[in-house]
Amino acid sequence: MLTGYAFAADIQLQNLRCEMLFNPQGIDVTAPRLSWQLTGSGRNIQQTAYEILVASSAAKLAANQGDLWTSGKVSSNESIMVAYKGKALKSGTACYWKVKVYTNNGVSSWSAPAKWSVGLLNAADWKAKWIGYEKGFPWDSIAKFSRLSARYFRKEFTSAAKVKRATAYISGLGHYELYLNGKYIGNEVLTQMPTDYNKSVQYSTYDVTADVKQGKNAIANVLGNGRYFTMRPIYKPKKVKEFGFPKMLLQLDVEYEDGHHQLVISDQTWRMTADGPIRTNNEYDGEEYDATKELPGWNKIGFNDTKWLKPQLTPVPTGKLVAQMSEPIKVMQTLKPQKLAELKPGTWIMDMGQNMTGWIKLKVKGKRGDKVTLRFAETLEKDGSLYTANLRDAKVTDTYALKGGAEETWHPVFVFHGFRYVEITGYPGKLKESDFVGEVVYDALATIGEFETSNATINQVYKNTWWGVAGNYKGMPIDCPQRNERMPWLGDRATGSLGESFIFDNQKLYAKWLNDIEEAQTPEGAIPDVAPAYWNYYSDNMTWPGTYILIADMLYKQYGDVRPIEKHYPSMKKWLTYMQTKYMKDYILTKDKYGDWCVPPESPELIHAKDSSRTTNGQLIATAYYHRMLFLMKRFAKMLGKEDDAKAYSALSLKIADAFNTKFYNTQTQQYDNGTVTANLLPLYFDITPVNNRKAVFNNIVKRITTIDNNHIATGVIGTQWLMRGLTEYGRPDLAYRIATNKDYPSWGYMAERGATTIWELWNGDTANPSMNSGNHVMLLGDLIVWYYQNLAAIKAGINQPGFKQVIMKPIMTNGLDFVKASYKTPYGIVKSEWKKDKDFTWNITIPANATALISIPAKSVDGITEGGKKAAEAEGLKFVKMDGDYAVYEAGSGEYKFKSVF
Ligand code: RAM
Repeated sequence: MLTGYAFAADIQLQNLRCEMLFNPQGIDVTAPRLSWQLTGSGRNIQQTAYEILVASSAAKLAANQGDLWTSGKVSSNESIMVAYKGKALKSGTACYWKVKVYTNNGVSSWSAPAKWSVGLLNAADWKAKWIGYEKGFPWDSIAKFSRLSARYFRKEFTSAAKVKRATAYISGLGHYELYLNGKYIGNEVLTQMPTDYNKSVQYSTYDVTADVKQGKNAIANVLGNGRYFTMRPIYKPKKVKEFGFPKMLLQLDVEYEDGHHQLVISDQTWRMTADGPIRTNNEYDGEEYDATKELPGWNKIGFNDTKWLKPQLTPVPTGKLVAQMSEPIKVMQTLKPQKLAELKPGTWIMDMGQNMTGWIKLKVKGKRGDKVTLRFAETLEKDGSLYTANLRDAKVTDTYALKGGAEETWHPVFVFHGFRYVEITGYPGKLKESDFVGEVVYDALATIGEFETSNATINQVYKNTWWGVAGNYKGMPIDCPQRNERMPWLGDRATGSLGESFIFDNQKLYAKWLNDIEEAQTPEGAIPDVAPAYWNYYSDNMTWPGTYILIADMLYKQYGDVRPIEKHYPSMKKWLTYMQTKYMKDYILTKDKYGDWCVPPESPELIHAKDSSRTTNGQLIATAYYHRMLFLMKRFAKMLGKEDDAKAYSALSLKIADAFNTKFYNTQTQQYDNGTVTANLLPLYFDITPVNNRKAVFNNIVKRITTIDNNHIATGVIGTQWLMRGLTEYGRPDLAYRIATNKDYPSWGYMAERGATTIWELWNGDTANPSMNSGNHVMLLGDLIVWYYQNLAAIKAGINQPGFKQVIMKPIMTNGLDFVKASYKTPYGIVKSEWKKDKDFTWNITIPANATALISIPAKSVDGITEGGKKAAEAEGLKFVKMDGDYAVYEAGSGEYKFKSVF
């Protein structure tokens, strides 16, 4: 029994979230889930019950009147994602809530209040009309490299009385910038989130109560192209999906003290122009801004818009309107240039010191019409000029034409670039570093993990990973931010998404992406390789689409979120049936597309290996993955009470495993197929290999790595996803550590040694052909970050109590790794793990309240372990379970622990 202190533990409640977001606005979930975190002094704090109040006003909540929901005292240890069970929520309702908990160590007081608001739940709630302009203007061009200027919309309205509450609902496709009386609304950029607009269209909600004035008001909006107006129309017509010209839908709901509502809606009473300063905006090619075309005062009252056009009522996007439920994109930090030097007269090269994603904000003073041009690249040529060959035909060029006079400040708003270096030409006057700032733009996901070790290579690769992952979040995970691609490829994020979840709070982003994937499913059941399917790639393989199932599993394990599994189970099942029906022959899945994508090739200029001893049989990969998918689906089916499905999946797995072993296993060599690491690792790690053969197969993996591969990585996107954990779990953490710390080719460390500040698309990214060679891809990370956190930092979610309700902590011990210092903000609160190997092994651990841990301490025997200077056996909150080889295993309640062990 875990026991607590005798005195009350001073329970506090914090971080109240609705749908895991802080005070979200305009959500469209009818049973949103509420979460909170407990803190308190002492150990082993466990919640025993909660009480929730939800009220329709702050005053009612303060008076403890839960007119929307009074849960009463509910016996439960759940403190994350407790579903709302109150009155049916109506469109537009503001919900104020608070919670109180009972624990084994005392009762909390009511938490501070938190809030969420409901969006427009029904199509009929929208009175606004879609407006836009369904053709280009004379200065636009719709061609291979399309140019389309931004569109400016405005309307004035009068607010007759004192405003009680004002809410703006807007969908602006592809991107928008909303203003009320000249003030920029919201603190995000590049909204709307990208979707397949034929399937769903997101809208955003803003509380603008403070911005609507009694009397005259002006509401204004700028539309950029984003992914809606296709960047390369008529370029590869079969490949690229087109949607149309930018359009907007806006509804401002002003509620007055007397209860009546006034709606200001988008319709043909608005005015518009495309003859403003943003002359073109295209994510691949850049933004051109002509400040001489600015429209002073256009977004305030009193502007003369008589020469402007009447907008057209546009066709209504076929996609269903849904609330944006993930964090918006924001400018998340800024970077100062590290170096600025003149390459040749008038051409300057600026080094940001970091491959980053975003844009440059500049200050400049000069004559009217002077034009500053910025071009971007990840690396430089030998002569110091930009290396742009790997950008393919993306022009990545921003221009700013000055209005002249006083100092001017500018940054683009409807594009982003992936770059470290900037070429500046046409800058009037003398350039100073302080005239430029790099604004780093990505989805506003909190960084929730911190990780440091005694090894410098690991630390650098971790830092490079942070930058790579952050930069490639753009309302969906994209493959790269710089060339003419930037596509949400599924395969790049399979196991990677799990690693990323230790660094960023990516729950809502990936839940959104699962919806994108589901929307991309064909009626027959096919899942594409890119979703939203802006590029049409339905190649029917197992590995890229399989990400759909892997991410649902990730969201469950890491965040305890079961809804993605519930929601997507039918589509996942449909996909597996589709693949089985179409491509399974004698229990072998016969179709693959990418193989073990991007293994280290035999010669430095190659993108893909041609040498068949390096590549892995596609049918082997596809069949192994089918088996893995069944394993996960079997678990999902059991969770959802679908016992028949679970049985069917089980039976099919056995047949597949048999067929697989018969076809690919060579009893002589005790290897699979041609014996690549990937060919042996997949069946081993996925439990396809019969127990009796496992040791031999593993020994062959080790033999191959230590001899032919010279202790280096030889896997591509597929094998690398299971490699570090595979080597570790089968008893060779030292080999995993060797691979993780290599600094010569091929390795992650090699990239860093060669100056990479992100992760490359190819192991040989410094020498390969530029046609597919990005400097900022995350797909080759495989399970590296998972391994950093789960095996080095020893922070792993317990499978039976997901979301880190139980933390599994077992660090690997290997020569060379002397300390790890990590922390991770789980849904329950922060977990800390800091260990050090010296004469003794010391380990400081923090477990959040209402969670527990299973801690494996390296130890010769249990007698040599102390906690807080006392024998561990006597420590509060700890219970010894057993010796497990070289580890002593304890169950621990929440609290801070300081262990020391003779090991
Ligand atoms: C290229 C990129 C991308 C990958 C696909 C298959 O476009 O490398 O990341 O997923 O190929």
